[in-house]
Amino acid sequence: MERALLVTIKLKSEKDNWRLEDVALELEELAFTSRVEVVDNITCVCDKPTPNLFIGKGKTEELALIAQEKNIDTIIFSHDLSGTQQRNLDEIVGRKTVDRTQLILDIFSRHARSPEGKIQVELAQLQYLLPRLIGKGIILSRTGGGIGTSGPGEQKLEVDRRRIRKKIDRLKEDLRHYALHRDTLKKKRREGATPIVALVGYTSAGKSTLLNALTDANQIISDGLFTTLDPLYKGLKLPNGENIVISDTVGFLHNLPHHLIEAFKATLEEVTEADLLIHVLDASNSRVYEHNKAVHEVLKELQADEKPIITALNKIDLLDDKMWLDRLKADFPNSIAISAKFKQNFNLLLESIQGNFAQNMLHLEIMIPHSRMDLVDLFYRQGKVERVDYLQEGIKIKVILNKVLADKILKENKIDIIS
Ligand SMILES: Nc1nc2c(ncn2[C@@H]2O[C@H](COP(=O)(O)OP(=O)(O)OP(=O)(O)O)[C@@H](O)[C@H]2O)c(=O)[nH]1
Ligand SMILES: [Mg+2]
Repeated sequence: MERALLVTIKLKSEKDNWRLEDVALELEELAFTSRVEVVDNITCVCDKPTPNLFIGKGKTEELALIAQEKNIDTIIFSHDLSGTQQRNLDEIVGRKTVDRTQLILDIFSRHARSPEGKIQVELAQLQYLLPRLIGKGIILSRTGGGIGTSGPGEQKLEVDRRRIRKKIDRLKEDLRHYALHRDTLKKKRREGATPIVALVGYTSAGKSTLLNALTDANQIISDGLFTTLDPLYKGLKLPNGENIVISDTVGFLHNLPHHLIEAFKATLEEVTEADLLIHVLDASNSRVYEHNKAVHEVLKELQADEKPIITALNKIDLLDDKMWLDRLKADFPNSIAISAKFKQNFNLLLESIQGNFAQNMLHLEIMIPHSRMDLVDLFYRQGKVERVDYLQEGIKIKVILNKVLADKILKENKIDIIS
């Protein structure tokens, strides 16, 4: 296994309220997920990054020493490094240095399953690489003909860069095809007027566990971060009979690199499309407030922060401090305490979802011709049928139905409402 030394940095200029230890812990979790052996995690507070090394010269030399003593293969930084910084660090420390984005990309590439997910990751990787190629180019030209010679190395680099740009264009084009396909699916869903509920939340909060527990989905669940990359939709019937669609997608992270959000915008569109968001928060995590903030920042970036939102305070089975939960409930309006793992308080969660859509439900009493049994089936599928009477003049039905769907069916079939 790759032996890694983690370097967690806190810049004095950083305004977020993440403590150094918390950033260090999160980096460790990312490293574990990436399956490296964390040999040590050292922390430092810096004024501001230096253009050449990010950290100071003294600190860099200290790292070189630790790397040698502890037989380190890779040094992982909690911040993103420029090409120059990375190259200089590589050289002085004599080890491979990796930054946070690279680490996340590594996890993403392990977890991408669908062809579209794989393309998104590859695109993000190439986009990360491209601006850094200038640095690698110097190394290439050095090997090609020594320092300062603009020989075959440089030319090779040009070709490589051009090739990478071409590949980027091709991947973007492929993604557009997937987006088109998704549009068609979206339209179909819209035609059914089925409300869409999106599960959002910090990575590892328990979104997929909740989806599996609510539906018969088979989402993969794991202790690691970013287990889910590909979005998934599942149908769910609420206690009042209303059908909804519930979606699960990629988790969020504190300081999620902007270009990663960009790369995953297509799949994150599920969030912007939703009628209601369920924000799954891990109530047992001491960083729950920071997680909440990070999620709201990403939602804002996706322009989905104005949507109706229910906060599911998850993993309450792990809590033994009732005061903590009371505090969370007070701080998060419209929240329900649940355990996705043990299906605790699901009735409350479902009622809350239902309540959210209640204003959109119609109670109808209608008469349809005997020849339209298909509509009876549809009502059973899409709504809650309260009573059916087969009368001589037709079938009399009492049904609770989603307003949009009701309007559509009544108009298209010219059916009159009795009451
Ligand atoms: N004790 C307890 N563990 C839970 C609960 N819900 C989820 N977990 C655990 O939390 C871990 C992460 O769960 P996931 O459902 O994979 O989380 P996720 O939000 O889908 O994570 P990503 O897909 O990585 O964003 C797993 O080990 C789950 O078993 C819960 O209610 N109680
Ligand atoms: Mg998941």
